Amino acid sequence: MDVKDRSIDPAAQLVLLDARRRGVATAWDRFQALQPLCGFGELGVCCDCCYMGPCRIDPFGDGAQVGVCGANADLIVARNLARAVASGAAAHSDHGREVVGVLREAGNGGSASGYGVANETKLLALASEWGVAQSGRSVREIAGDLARLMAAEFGRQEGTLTPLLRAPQGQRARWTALGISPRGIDREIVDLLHRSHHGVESEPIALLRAAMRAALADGWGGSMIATDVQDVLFGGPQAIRSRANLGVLEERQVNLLVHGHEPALSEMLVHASRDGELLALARQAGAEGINIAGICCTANEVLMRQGMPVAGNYLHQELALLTGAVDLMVVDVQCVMPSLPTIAACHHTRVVTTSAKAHISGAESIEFEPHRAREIAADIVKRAVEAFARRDPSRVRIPREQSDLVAGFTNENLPHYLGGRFRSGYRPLIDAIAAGRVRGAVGVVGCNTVKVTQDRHHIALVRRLIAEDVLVVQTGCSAIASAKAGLLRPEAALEHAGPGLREVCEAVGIPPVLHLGSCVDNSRILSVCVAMVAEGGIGTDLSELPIAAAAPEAMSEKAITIGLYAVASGIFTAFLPVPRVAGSRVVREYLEGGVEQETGGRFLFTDDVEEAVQGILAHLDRKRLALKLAPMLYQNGVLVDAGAAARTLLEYETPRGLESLGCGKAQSKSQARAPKD
Ligand code: BF8
Repeated sequence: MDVKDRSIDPAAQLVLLDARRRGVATAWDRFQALQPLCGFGELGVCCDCCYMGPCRIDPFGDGAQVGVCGANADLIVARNLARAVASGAAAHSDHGREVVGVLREAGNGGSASGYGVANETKLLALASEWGVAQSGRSVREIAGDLARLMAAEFGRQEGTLTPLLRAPQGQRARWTALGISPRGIDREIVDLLHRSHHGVESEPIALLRAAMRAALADGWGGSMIATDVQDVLFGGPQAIRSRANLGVLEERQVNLLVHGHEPALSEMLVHASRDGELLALARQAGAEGINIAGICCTANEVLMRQGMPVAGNYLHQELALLTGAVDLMVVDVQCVMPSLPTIAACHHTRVVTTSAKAHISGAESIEFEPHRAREIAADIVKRAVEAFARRDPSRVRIPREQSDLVAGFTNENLPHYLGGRFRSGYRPLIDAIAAGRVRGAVGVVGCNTVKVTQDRHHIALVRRLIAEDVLVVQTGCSAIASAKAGLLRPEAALEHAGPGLREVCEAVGIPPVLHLGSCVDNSRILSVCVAMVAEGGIGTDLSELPIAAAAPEAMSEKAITIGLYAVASGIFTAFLPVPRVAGSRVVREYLEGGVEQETGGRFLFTDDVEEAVQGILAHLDRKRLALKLAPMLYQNGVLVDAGAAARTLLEYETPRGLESLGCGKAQSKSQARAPKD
């Protein structure tokens, strides 16, 4: 397979060529060695949930139509999907639980951990929402009580999750009618695992509804709590400039890569990298400094709050090690390939696992404990410096590629960035949508997978959408793909956006593609949607808004969980490649059709990125029509209604925060374009 079929990223192609020359196998080689993949598995019709099988159904042939217990393809596909959703919800939610533990630590006070409350405003807002007494109490006491209440939410047996109350009333009414309002987070995950055990829930649609309940417990529970708590502990992000791709590795510095998901330790590592004593140690070893860069969602976390550069997304984790420039990679949980120590052994690179839940044979292990966070961070930096001393410069090959980016948008700061000083709020965006200048907003999220040329779908989809005047918001590895491709720069509006979106972006100085964080921060996208409903004018429910979601290169169980909570929240969601549902007509028809009657959202499963683009655009246009919004001002790049354009002028002022980043400039009436004849 040509390296150009493996990745569209020139940096990846370079390292892959090098790996091939040296005979080092990467994820793509292992994928190739596994061909052909099991067709039963691909269709989702292999059942191994008891030990009488595994049973493999032949839904489109004349082989077995039921397993030993009598389960047919529909039940088996639904059960497999449900189990994946439970796992995805568990991963995000356990992340939430861990950071709640760190907040409790910060609340306990007096520990040497170094954690505190960086964002008092958000703490107090959450305290009000969760009913924590504030009067006459210290920040630490409030933080401690909030942490206790949040921790209890995981095991809650009755009622519904507290953050669920943020959802629009109409959406909550749908969940109540369907019986899928989540109770405790753990409870819904356990319920789903129980139902999908052999011989329990045998009705596929009932299973899928239970899966939606667990998925909602993730999106509006575990993930939302994770985002909120991280903002309290480490600060609410603000728009920030940085860089992305393997070119951020430094030839003359200690390169310490953080990889995984939970930011508690990586935040501490950033502080340790600025510590005078540790910097002196690095200099003694011959380094000019300590460079912290990230992979995957941890990268997004330290990018958003600290501006640390991003080395790459999911399929870059092995490639970064192959450069020979990484001295130490520290990992915690999720999306960490077990192959890393083997790849690291090609060079001097150390791999350190830090979670009590996640060890890898061949890696060093330092168990992270919040009360010893400073000490552990210093220990890891020292190990990286030791490794640097053993680096062989003659074997280092760092690709030059790196792109500038702006990240750090949140549901809290977007009103300011969208509206400027005088119109802070979502009104300017809503007005632009209502006037037909912006078609709608789409969240493009998720992973890389070796089944798709790395980043190809992400970039194709994002470029097509912004060219059609769609504002794109992103998280996770998808955001990193766009970062590497230069789409997170304000200049990308000029280069790639349709004329309507470009006008808005130029007026307020934002990129046409907004980076909203890591995968748990998909909860921020939900919060943006909630705020748009609350502002009024383009729908009273998430399902009425001209919005959609897409996971163009989905790989993980978390991705299907995110997709399902988006659908359950009323959002049309394109999911590529097709997950393991193709073996059941009943499951596909429900998730791509029938569910829309119940939640207002639905899936589009496809392997074809252009089909996803067309599906999303058609969906946005249907929603616009239902809301009786104005026709789009520009069609095929040509202004079709100059009068309407003049009546809906953009009179924004670039917000100060963005000005200081060198973004944007005010735009006036005179810049509205006339139709070409
Ligand atoms: O949680 S996007 S590959 S890193 S699963 Fe994993 Fe997918 Fe990347 Fe973040 Ni999200």
